[in-house]
Amino acid sequence: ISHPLDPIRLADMLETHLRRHRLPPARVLLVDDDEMMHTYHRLLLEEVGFTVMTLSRPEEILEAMEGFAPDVLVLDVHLPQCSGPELAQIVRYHPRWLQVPIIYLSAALDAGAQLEAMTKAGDDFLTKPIAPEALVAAVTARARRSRELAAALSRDGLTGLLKHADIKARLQAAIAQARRRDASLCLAMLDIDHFKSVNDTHGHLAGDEVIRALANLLRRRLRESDLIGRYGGEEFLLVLNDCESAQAFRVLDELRESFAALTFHGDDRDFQCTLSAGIAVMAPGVAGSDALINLADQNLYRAKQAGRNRVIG
Ligand code: GH3
Ligand code: MG
Ligand code: MG
Ligand code: MG
Repeated sequence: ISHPLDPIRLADMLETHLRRHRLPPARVLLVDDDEMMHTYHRLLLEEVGFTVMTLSRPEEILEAMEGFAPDVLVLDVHLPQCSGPELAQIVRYHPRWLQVPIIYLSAALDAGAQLEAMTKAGDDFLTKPIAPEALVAAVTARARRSRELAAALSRDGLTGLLKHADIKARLQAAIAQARRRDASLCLAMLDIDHFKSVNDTHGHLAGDEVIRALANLLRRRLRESDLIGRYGGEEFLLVLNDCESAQAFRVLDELRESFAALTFHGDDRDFQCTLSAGIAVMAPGVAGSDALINLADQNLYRAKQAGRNRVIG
């Protein structure tokens, strides 16, 4: 395929952006009953770095969304069995694909049909035949937006850490990867001690400050490869990759001490806080994410029972 350099430069910009944020290549799902057409578009998008899946049978779309998890969906309008806009509505019906942009790519030139398609569930309407750079530009712009949105949606507003559902999903992926690589993995559940009384005594804004400070401490002290999530209000979940239990203890105990050494400024006086932590080590008997979370939770409970401000595993 020959095409001007511009789309390559555009896609390079996206690639650089994804690499900097340690994100895999953007994924595009192409649905078109015309195989020549979707093969041409697939090759074009693959050449500039996208990972592409093509589909000529619309009834397979839900399975494809599930298995391939595209960042962008490109839909033909005229399809056998059901139309592109109908397909778009089916996809939009599922909340977890809400941020996946839908681009129609169709030979339908009739303005009425275009408008109808757009009012159904589309974000863009492109007409075939399309200049390569126009297709790459549209898909690149939408893919970037989609990735930014997905990243922002998975971050907790107060701390910028991963949200509950996202840290759980990332934990599952980390466990699967550790198993494949035969690597070690530890999980830690942290909970700030007597936090209710921090709020009651010093106010909720001071409480928020404590949560933010702990999040910053975790970000500073842990490795790039570790995952940090805000599991609940004042509870944090850490996934320590390539980490043996002795090392996890050391890291957690250091964190515990650093946190206890911080001074906070309340409404009328300065104060300090402590945290408790429970550790779970991935082992043949405890290998599922729920089992690991439960074990870390039980150990956290024991740390609280034993007087707080301690780490138990
Ligand atoms: P323990 O040592 O047993 O953990 O006692 P605790 O008081 O920390 O435990 P509890 O779970 O009873 O209280 C947690 C409190 O955290 C209750 C809730 O109001 C507060 N909280 C949850 N999210 C936030 C938040 O975002 N900001 C503030 N300021 N407080 C929060
Ligand atoms: Mg068609
Ligand atoms: Mg709690
Ligand atoms: Mg607490």
